[in-house]
Amino acid sequence: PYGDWSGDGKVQLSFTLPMRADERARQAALVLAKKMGFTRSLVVHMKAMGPDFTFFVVYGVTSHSVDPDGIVLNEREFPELSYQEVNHLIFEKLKRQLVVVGACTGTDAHTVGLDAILSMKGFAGDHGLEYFPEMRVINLGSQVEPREIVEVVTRESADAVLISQVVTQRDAHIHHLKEVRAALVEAELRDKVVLVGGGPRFSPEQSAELGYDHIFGRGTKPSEVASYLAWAVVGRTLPVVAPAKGATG
Ligand code: B12
Repeated sequence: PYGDWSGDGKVQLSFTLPMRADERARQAALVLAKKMGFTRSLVVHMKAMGPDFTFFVVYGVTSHSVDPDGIVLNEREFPELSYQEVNHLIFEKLKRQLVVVGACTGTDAHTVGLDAILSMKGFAGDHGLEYFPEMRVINLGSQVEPREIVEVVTRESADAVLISQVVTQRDAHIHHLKEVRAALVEAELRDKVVLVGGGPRFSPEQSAELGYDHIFGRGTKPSEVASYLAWAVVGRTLPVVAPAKGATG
C-alpha cells in the first residue's frame, strides 16, 4: 500500500452502512475500520444514500504487505487464435459448423453483455461469434428457463452453451448458473457440450466450483471466446490420439 511514501501501509476503502448520515454513523465507520485491522483511520467522505444509508470513504493504515514475486500466475489454458485460425480449425477438424446456444437465464434481463459476445457487431473492435462463418449462433435472449435451454441444445445438437449473468443480488448469478448446469446434467447433456458462463462479477477461478468448463469476466472480448470455443469443442469432440511409439513430428 502507498499513500505518501511507498510501503507506508495507507489504503482507501469505501463501504455503505445501513444508518442515517450522522455522527453515530461516522463513529460506526471508524469502529468497523478498526475491527478490520486498520489503524489511524479517518472518514474523509460520508454521504447520505437516501434516509437510512450512508456511504463512506475511509483512509486507514494496514500492517500487511504483499510480495508480487511470490504470486504464481495461472497460465491461460487455451491458445489465442486469429479469426482465420478459428474458422480453419473448425472447418478442418470438426468438418461442420460449431453450434453455439447463448442465453441470459433466470430473472436476469441484462442482454447487452451476451449480445456483445454473440452478435455480428461485437464489442471493443471485435466481431461477435455470429461473424464467424464456421459458427452457428442461437441467441435465446433474456430470462430463459433452464428447461428451454435443454430443449434447444437437444434440438440443435449444440456444441457449446453460453450463459450470461449480470445481476448478483443474493448471489442470483451463482444460483442461475448452477440451475442450468443441473438441468443439463439431468438431461444427460452436460458431457456433450462445452459449458461457459460469463458476466462482470465472475472470474475464471470460479469455473471448477460452478462446474463450468470456463468462466469469463468483465471486459471479455468475443475473440477470446471464439478461440476458447474452437479449442475446447474440437478438443472435446475429437479424441486425442496418442502418437505411436517412435513416431516423429
Ligand atoms: C443497461 C443496464 C440495464 C438495462 C439492461 C438492458 C439490456 N437489454 O441489457 C435495464 C434498464 C433493463 C436494467 C435493468 C435492471 N438493472 Co441494470 N444495469 C445496466 C447497466 C447500466 C449496464 C450493463 C451493461 O450493459 N454493460 C455493458 C456490457 C457490455 O458489459 P457486461 O454485461 O459486463 O458484459 C461483458 C462481460 O461481463 C462479459 N460477459 C457478460 N455476459 C457474458 C456471457 C458469456 C457467455 C461470456 C463469455 C461473457 C459475458 O462480456 C461482456 C463484454 O465484455 C449496469 C451498470 C453498469 N454500468 O454496468 C446496470 C446494473 C447491471 N443493473 C443493475 C440492477 C440492479 C438492475 C435492476 C434490478 C434495476 C431495478 N431495480 O429494476 C433491473 C433488473 C432487470 C432484470 N430483471 O434483470 C445493477 C446490478 C447490481 C448487481 N450487481 O446485482 C447494475 C450493476 C447497476 C448498479 N450499479 O446498481 N439494467
